[in-house]
Amino acid sequence: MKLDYDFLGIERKWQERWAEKKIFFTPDFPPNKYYCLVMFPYPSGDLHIGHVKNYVIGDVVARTKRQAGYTVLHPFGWDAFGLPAENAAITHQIHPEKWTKENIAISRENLIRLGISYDWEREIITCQPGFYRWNQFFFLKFYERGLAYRKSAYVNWCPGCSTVLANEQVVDGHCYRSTCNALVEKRKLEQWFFKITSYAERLLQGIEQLRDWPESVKTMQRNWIGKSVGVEVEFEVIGQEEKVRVFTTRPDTVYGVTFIALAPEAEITERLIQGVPEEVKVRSFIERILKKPEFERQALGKTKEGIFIGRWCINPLSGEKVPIFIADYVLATYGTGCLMGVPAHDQRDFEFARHNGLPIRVVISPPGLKLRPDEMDSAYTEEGVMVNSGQFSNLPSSEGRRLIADYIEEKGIGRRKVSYRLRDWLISRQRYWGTPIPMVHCEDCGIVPVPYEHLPVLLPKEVKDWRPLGKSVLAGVEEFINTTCPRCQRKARRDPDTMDTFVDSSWYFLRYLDPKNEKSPFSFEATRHWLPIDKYIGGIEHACGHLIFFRFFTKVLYDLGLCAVEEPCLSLFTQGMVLLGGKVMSSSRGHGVWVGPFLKEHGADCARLSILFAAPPEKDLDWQEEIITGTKRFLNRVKRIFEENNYQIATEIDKKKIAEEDQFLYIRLNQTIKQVKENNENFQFNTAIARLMEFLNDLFNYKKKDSLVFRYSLYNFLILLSPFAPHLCEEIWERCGFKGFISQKKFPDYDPTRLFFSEVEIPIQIQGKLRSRITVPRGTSEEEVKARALADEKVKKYIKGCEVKRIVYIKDKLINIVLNFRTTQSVEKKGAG
Ligand code: ANZ
Ligand code: ZN
Repeated sequence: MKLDYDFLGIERKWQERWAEKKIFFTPDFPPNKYYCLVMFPYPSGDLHIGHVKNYVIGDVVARTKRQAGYTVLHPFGWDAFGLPAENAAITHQIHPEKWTKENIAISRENLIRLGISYDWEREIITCQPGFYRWNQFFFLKFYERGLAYRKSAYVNWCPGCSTVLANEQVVDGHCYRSTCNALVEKRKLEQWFFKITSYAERLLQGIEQLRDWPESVKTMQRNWIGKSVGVEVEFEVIGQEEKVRVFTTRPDTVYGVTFIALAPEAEITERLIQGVPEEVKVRSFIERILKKPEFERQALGKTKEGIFIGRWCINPLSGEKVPIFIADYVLATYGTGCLMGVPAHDQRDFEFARHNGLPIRVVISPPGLKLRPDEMDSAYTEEGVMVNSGQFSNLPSSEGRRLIADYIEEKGIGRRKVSYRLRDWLISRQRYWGTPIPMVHCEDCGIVPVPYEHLPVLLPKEVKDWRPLGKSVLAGVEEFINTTCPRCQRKARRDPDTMDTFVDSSWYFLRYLDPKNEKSPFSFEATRHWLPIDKYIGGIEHACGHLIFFRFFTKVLYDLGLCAVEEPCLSLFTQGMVLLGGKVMSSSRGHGVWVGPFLKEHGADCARLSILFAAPPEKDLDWQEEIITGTKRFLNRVKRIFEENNYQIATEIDKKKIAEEDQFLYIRLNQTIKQVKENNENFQFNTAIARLMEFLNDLFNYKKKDSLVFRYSLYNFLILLSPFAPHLCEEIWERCGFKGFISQKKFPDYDPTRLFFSEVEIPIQIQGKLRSRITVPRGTSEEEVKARALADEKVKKYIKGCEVKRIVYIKDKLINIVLNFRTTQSVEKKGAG
């Protein structure tokens, strides 16, 4: 199947005209704004259909919103820093900047050739100093507020990428980058963090406002933030000043504690193991555990290893002596990094106790049942009645929970506490291709921020070797690293790390509002005008990364008085993936349908329609050749119907003067406009296209091609189709004699009084005798009426076994079915019987 018109010529012609007349460029403060944002990509060169689905959806949103009367901001940019560029550059021996620029050029060309209606004047490339200087600016602002800080901690080290990763970038213990996927290790390093934890509660509360986000994404964020309400309890250590603080959500189980467990990498662990007889053994145990991936340490059903450190605690309620262990399943980064072990009522504690031969003590009894520790094969984690719990025995556990918490607070041995699973955001990276951290290390002054007026700290271009060495690449660039201290003017060294690229994506959408501003990252006025983003379109894989970071950033910028809103976006759309042969398209695996060659062979309108028609946008789409064939047939037919009718269209019609025989098409037109409007509003683009295909059939079948209604229908059909296949529609539009762009045409109104067919009842005679009646919409074609008559149940009964000789239809009045003579007798019989 081929397109029987010069699609390449036509598409290019209109792309050039759009660019020349800047019709998609957006003024700074228009009334009736609509901010349509798609997640910006890594510049990866030739894009595949999976990449561009996102942008095609975004484009149809932008175009249909323009039709609806909005001034749409539809910007684009490139997440240009980061490892893909650097790794590719290392492999191909070219500078990451060159590689990045070349890829941007190719991808940008793809998108222009697809006819995506971006405001290219607002394009952002994050590796340009004009952009990344503001990362540095924000870093300094965060630092002043105590929101950027440096600490030495066990962090996630990816040996594949030779850099640390944020918690959000570790997926089931592995590097999140699909090309790497290495098992992540723990390393103790001094790193820069953003204090996202101090926004945990606001990030959680804010989810309530995200009225048009998928529930699934909101749930993932709630779980990621992971709020727990509980109590922090202090356990004295025998013979030590130091107390072990534990976080528990179940103070009702304090009497059931049979051990205390510390995380191997918790700070207190280091202090408590000093000088114990087993110190050497304990240290080698810790080292071994730290090599295990965290997710494995925590997994239920896995052997829980531990080692007794030779010290004991006192249970503050029962006064009992309990041993202190280091246990692999305790996380240094949650609660206090220590827990009280209650094997009878916590499954992990239960597994640990069984493996290490520790006692199990039941303190919550299921109603009407007596639990015996030696008969239990798992922990009892439900509510029940308290037993073996001193003065609190016989209380329902939920009440005991409250009373013990009160008691602990009264006695000053602990306090109520809220814990979050969310960890601070580790933002320093040991790689080259990123934003330099604007800090200086001075022997005398310590860590000194680079003064604002010295920004940007430029990333050096000349690097002898940007291969990762297990330490920061920039540390090896003498001209960069050696500087003077801004405070004492003596020799000092720059911070050798660069920032996580998720910093760039946390605020790029704000820079689009004011991309040329050299005095500030963006104007406050612009944020007040444009935010929140009206529709954000992207992948669900960002649910617990980017989509949390950009909310965090927006809240901080709001608190800094730089941004007018606290939530960046209240309406999020997550699109489905594109599969090829059942597998997700992927550039790193070279598995995909590539946009460049596709456009040359089939054209942009075909690509757009195929992507949109094949599946609802939120669903996964399995790419098939047949989709393209169907799409091309449709495009050819669109062109043909206008051509056959000499591009004669009518822009207006007198609603009161629709002839009776034109009512059918007129009603179909109104129905189609209404349906497409609703489909567009609900992201049902596949259905909208299906409606247009049906309507095109009606147009072809229509007999009176010289009627005003027909021409008026052609005109409206073209406008409805234009967001999906903008190039062909522009071309036809011009051939119809219009001067402007169809892309700027408003969506048509429909006549709400003419949406339904009136019906007529038609009596059916068989051999001259009235046998049945059918109702059909007025204006139904003769063939259709006859077909319906023959399908009528009663009629079928009467003519069963007979041959129909002739059917006479007197329009809207009567159908007469004449049967062959020799069979009439049987009819008479049946009729009688
Ligand atoms: C005793 C206890 C008894 C607990 C019981 C639970 C049930 P959520 O609810 O997910 O917030 N915990 C505390 N700190 C920990 C750490 N650093 N690493 C691993 N686990 C830790 O989990 C809170 C519970 O997780 C706490 O309540 C504690 O076990 C454990 F019948 O304390 B619980
Ligand atoms: Zn990695």
